[in-house]
Amino acid sequence: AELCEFIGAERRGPVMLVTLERPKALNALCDQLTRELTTVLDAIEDDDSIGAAVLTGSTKAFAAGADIKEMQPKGFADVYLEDFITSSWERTARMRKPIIAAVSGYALGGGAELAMMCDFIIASDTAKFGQPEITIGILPGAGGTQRLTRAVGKSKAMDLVLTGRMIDAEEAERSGLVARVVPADALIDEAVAAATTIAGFSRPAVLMAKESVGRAFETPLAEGLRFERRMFHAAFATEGQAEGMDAFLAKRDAHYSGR
Ligand code: CO8
Repeated sequence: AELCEFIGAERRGPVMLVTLERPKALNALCDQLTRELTTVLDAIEDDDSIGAAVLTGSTKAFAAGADIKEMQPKGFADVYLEDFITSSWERTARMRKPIIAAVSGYALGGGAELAMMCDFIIASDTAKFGQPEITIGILPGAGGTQRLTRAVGKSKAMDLVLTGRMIDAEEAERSGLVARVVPADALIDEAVAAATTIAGFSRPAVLMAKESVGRAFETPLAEGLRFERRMFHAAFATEGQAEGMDAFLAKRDAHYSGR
């Protein structure tokens, strides 16, 4: 992580705080930034001492989208052959450990899509979300027509994707795009506190819960319910279940082994 130019990574106890740091371009997601983010997320997955992550940007911008300067000269064969830009981008969506987006300022285009790849979004009251791709002759390409529609429904998604207009934090919360809105100066603390809470629970239970909620977006209800039940039963094979329930009954704090 120390070799990254555009990504900061800072330990906060059992949480890794990952920061997009390309202020000159409002954290536009250039190739190098994307590669660095992939490297940092791989390291988080591999490190047993990290239980959850927070992904954030600056006060002014979470990320203002894919890098338009890099995209402008590309043609169909370029983007098709390199599978622009999804292959490396989907790394965030493939995280097994929980990852919370802490959004302040602009989350536009690929920036909004990146935030939606996280498990949930905590927004500062200054956050602005949008899918402005239509205004530059393209359309969302990393989930903006899919994850957004599942989050906010057809009407609001069509409105945002077809007009390119931005919504503020309040409208984003009302629409179900973000989980909570907090004052700007409390954003990082609130997100790290949520991640710390998650990191303190039984690791297998957390991963199974995340995987099960994720299934709600990929399968019909009956399949999702079956998957949930299998995971629920499997949780009874973990040390966390024995410890968590024993601690409750003994009126003491649980100490999870991570198994
Ligand atoms: N790409 C490259 N550079 C950018 C981008 C971007 N997306 N956004 C901002 N910048 C640069 C500006 O060019 C400017 O650079 P310079 O100082 O060298 O001129 C600097 O950041 C500051 O920006 P502004 O001067 O424009 O700042 P303002 O405060 O006036 O405006 C805005 C802020 C409204 C956010 C404005 O910068 C803006 O509209 N940016 C573009 C937003 C946009 O259209 N985003 C969507 C891009 S398309 C996309 O994301 C497709 C995704 C497809 C899937 C791939 C997944 C990644």
